[in-house]
Amino acid sequence: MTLKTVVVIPTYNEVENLPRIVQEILGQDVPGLGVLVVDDGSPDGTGEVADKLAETHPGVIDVLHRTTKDGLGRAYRAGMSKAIADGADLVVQMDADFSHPPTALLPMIEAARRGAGLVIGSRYTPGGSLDEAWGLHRRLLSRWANFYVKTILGVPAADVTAGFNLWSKGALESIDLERVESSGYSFQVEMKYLASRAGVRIAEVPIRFAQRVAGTSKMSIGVQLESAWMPWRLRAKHQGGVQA
Ligand SMILES: Nc1nc2c(ncn2[C@@H]2O[C@H](COP(=O)(O)OP(=O)(O)O)[C@@H](O)[C@H]2O)c(=O)[nH]1
Ligand SMILES: [Mg+2]
Repeated sequence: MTLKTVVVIPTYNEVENLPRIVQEILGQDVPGLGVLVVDDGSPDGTGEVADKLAETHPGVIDVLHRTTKDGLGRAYRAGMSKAIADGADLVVQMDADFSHPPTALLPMIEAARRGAGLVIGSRYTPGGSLDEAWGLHRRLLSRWANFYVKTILGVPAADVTAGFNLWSKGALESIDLERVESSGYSFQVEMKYLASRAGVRIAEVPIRFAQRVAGTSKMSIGVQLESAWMPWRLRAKHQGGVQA
C-alpha cells in the first residue's frame, strides 16, 4: 500500500534554498510524496516562489501562508495539522536550508513501515555526524543541549533536539498538537517528550547534518531562552511538582 507522505518545510527568508530543496526532495524515489511549505510572510519573496512551485506541481506541492514570523513551533503546528487534515499517513519535518539530507527520507519511511511512530533523522545515533565545518564551540553547544534536555526529561533518544523527524498519523494523534505549547525551536523537544510519554515507538536513522547552504540562521536569543526553560516547564507540568 502506498503511504501518503507530506514533507512540511517552514520557511522564513529561504528564497534561494526553497526551489533547490524541493527539487531534491521530489527527486527521491518515494511514491506518494508531497511537500507543504509553511511561509511566515517572508519579506524576501519566499512565499511567492512557493506559490509558483505549487502552480507547476499541482497536487504535489502546497503552500500555507501565515502573515507574520510567528515561530518555528507555531508554523509546524499549523502545517502538520493541515497535512493530517489533507490525508497524510506520514508527516516529515524538514528545514529548507539543506541541513537535513533528503536521501534519508526513504530509510526513515522504511523505519515507520516497520512500526515506529516517530523516526528521528539523528546526528547522534551511531553513523550520524555533524558537518566538519562546525567549530568546536557549536559542537559542544549542541551536545550540551542534548545532554541538558535528556537529564531533565529522560527522553529515550540519542538526538532529542533534532529538527528532522518523521511522524505517523497515529503518533501525532496520540500527542494532540493542540496541547503543544512551544512557539519556537523547543517544539522539537516538547514533541519528542510528549511522544515518549504517550508510548510512541521511537526509531533513529543516522544522518550527516550539513551546514546551511544559503541565507542565514533564524535562531534568536528569545528562541534559546525558551529552549533552556521549556524542559523545566514540561517536567513541572507532566511529572508533578511546582507548576512553572
Ligand atoms: N515559517 C517559519 N519558519 C521558520 C521560523 N523560524 C525558522 N524557520 C525556518 O525553520 C528552519 C530552521 O531554521 P534555521 O534558521 O535554519 O535554524 P538553525 O538551523 O537552528 O540555525 C528554516 O527552514 C527556517 O526558514 C519562523 O518563525 N516561521
Ligand atoms: Mg538551519
